[in-house]
Amino acid sequence: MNAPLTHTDYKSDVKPVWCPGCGDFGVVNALTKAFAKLELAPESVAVVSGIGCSSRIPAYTSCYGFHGVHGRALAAGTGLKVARPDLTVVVTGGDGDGYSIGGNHFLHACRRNVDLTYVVMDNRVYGMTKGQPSPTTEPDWDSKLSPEGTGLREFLPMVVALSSGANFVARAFSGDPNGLADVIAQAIRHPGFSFVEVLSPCVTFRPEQKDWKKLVRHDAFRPTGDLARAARRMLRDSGFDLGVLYAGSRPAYRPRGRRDQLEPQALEAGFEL
Ligand SMILES: Cc1ncc(C[n+]2csc(CCOP(=O)(O)OP(=O)(O)O)c2C)c(N)n1
Ligand code: SF4
Repeated sequence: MNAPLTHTDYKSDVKPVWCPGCGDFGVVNALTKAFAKLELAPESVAVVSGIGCSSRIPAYTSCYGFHGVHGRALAAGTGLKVARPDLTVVVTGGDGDGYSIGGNHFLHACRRNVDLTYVVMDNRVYGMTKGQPSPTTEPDWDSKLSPEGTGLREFLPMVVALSSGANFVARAFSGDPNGLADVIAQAIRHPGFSFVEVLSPCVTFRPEQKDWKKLVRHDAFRPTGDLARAARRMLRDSGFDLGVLYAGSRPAYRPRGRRDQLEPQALEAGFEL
């Protein structure tokens, strides 16, 4: 019998180019730990992303990967899962990728409830393009590119996910890779669209986020399947409350139509001119 895979078996030999101390190192550790915990064969997993520092993650795993275009990771991941329901699909990215240019896809991925997991590394900034504010940036964050802050209220991803139909909603912290691995494993196991918000500091453009480790509140959420209760709980969210907020029972989307009509060859034939 082969020895069970460990998390390092899910890592590629590509060395991350992230800045030293970037929170995303903890996320790749957690993601690979979750795969090992669930004993998934690397070839049965696809990690799909858009563009951003965080979106580089697929290259750092030994699973199938797709590093696509900015803001379109959920569209690619959804198509993949519908065409290949046998794969475990994990979509990864940042707050800019997922909530600005990709915001509409986020809403409809929650609504469609396709069985995939979406892990967003939220650092409340566009890291890759050198520090512009994102939808989750605090209105008073003063920087060279946003003197005196944008004055715009933050987008609340977990509230949007709940109200748009996501079947599993959680928050975790990159500085706690074991806790994060546990949440990601639960998210993958849970049927339907699972959303995990990961607080993942950008130490270069938001060095003050190094203090997040003092602000996070572990196990602050108690998982519930009651949507109204989860929504009420969000009214007293500190932004640093961690844990599984909601685990619902809405059936995951199943494509209608005959399986043979959904084969890639059949779909391609439909586009022939
Ligand atoms: C269509 C398009 N628009 C804009 C960009 C420039 N761009 C690249 S990454 C990025 C934002 C990345 O921010 P985020 O998703 O939060 O990821 P982070 O780098 O912080 O991990 C932007 C605006 C692009 N690559 N493509
Ligand atoms: S710029 Fe920020 S998000 Fe990008 S690698 Fe560096 S620390 Fe990480």
